[in-house]
Amino acid sequence: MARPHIRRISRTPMLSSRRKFTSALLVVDMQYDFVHGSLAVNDATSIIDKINYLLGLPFTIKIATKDWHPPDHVSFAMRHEKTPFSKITVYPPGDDRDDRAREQVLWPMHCVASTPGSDFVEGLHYKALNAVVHKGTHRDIETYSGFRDPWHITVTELPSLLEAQEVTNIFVVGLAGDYCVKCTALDAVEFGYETWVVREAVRDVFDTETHWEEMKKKGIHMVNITEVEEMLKD
Ligand code: VGL
Ligand code: ZN
Repeated sequence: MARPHIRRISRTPMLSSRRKFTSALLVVDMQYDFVHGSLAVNDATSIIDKINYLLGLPFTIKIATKDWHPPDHVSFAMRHEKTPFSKITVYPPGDDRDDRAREQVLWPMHCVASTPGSDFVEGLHYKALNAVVHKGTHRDIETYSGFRDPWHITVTELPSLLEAQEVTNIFVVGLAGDYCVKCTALDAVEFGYETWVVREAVRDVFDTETHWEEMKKKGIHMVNITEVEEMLKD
């Protein structure tokens, strides 16, 4: 009877060694449509070189997310015969309880799976990546976060990729700061990771700016590239 207890104690040193600094670079949605295409983010071209520089640093694992929608995705204005950037209320499939309601911004059609708009933007050193995670693949579920949808019905491959490498610290860059970068970073904190956003390597869809405070309040750190480089030396 005492044996399981003893065994648990003997595992403690291994647990602490697992917490040593292990890093992941997450490159969010650096795709044609968000840089030059239907949902082009202002000044997005200027972060390509910065992200390429980061892709050359010794992170334990480098992962990109891709927005990867079916042609009639729930977030597309056209599907609802509404104008882009108007808003609707959405629910998880088959569940219209009030507490599940979410406001959905309707976007121009973008990042349709396997079309040129969904490709990595030209010039991105995508060959330095170890993995690519697709999200927003379900017709009726919007997924800004690289981890999972907002109702936690579906999960991507990202959590298991990070667990396999015993990652402790996540560095997020890419597009867009006020949507997918923010939601990915917030989920990274919820999954228990020390989370850093490399602010100079992020650009936003709208210029509201409130998302930076929102992230900081949840414990997300803002860093610059020089600071990241220093952290990776230790
Ligand atoms: C995104 C709007 C719609 C993003 C994705 O990558 O931030 N924004 N789909
Ligand atoms: Zn999208």
